[in-house]
Amino acid sequence: MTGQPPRRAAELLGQARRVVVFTGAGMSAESGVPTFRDALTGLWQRYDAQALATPEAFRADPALVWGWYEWRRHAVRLAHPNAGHRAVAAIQHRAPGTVLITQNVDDLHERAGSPDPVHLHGSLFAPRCASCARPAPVSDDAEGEPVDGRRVPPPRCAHCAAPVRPGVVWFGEALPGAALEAAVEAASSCDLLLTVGTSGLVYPAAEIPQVAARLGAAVVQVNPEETPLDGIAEVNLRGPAARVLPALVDAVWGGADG
Ligand code: BV8
Ligand code: ZN
Repeated sequence: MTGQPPRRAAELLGQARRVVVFTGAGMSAESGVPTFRDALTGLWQRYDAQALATPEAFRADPALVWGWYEWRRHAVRLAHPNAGHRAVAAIQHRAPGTVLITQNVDDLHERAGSPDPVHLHGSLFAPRCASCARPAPVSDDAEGEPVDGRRVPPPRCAHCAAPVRPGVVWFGEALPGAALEAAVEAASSCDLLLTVGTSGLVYPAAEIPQVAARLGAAVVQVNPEETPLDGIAEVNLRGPAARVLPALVDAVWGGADG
């Protein structure tokens, strides 16, 4: 693990009274779920994620966008939480009151045992009617598995027959008010913010670690690469989450599942 030794990070985590863990797509990379900027694998490669993850794209071609999200939901279903997810759940267990805020739309934190993460960008598992916003059932691949690159016409709302849309926040859409408020509140009152696997490029989510730092919290970053958050991090642990986080938990509490 290059970058600073985990000793200082372990000290900060061990002493912290109020911890926030803030995660991005890098958290799920070792579960085989492509990070957002790599989310266009296979036949989706010909598209630009930022162009596809928009209300305009869904209006223009609902079957293309719905097909992509069905493919991603299916890929997440086949994936498993990794040791990094489990280490985050261990931190929440060992440091009660820890708030987990994620930009990820997968359910791997939940499946690793993290209680109700704050999903700033929604979830692949919460489709809703594009018109009346009523929740819609999550397809269970019973009618066959989504095919890579295939357009899939979205289902219709049982109540008003409008198309169902993915329950994620698209570019140009406001974040869910309650989630953003909870995240800002947690970041404003923590004394340690652990940011893991995010490029820190997408706003307003990328503000969260900066709010914590501005209000005097220590920031520890886990990322194999440099990011704009390097400047506010007291410790930069250069390495993959599934290796760095268990080592950090081990250094503080002697074993992620201890
Ligand atoms: C809004 C859900 C206004 C969908 C997502 C110019 C300046 C500032 C802002 C803007 C601007 N132009 C436009 C904007 C606004 C825009 C924005 O920020 N754009 C960016 C590109 C500049 N933001 C928005 O549009 C937001 N809404 O502003 O609305 C508004 C207000 C009121 C009323 C109406 C409107 C909405 C943004 C939400 C978009 N939705 N996701 C979906 O998933 O399909 S964002 C999506 O990308 C992800 O959820 C994630 O949040 C984001 C970035 O991805 P990361 O999680 O950081 O992942 P990424 O791939 O980028 O990086 C992975 C990192 O992991 C890397 O650093 C890598 O090194 C690291 N890594 C890799 N492997 C590992 C690892 N780390 C650890 N371990 C490993 N093994
Ligand atoms: Zn409806």
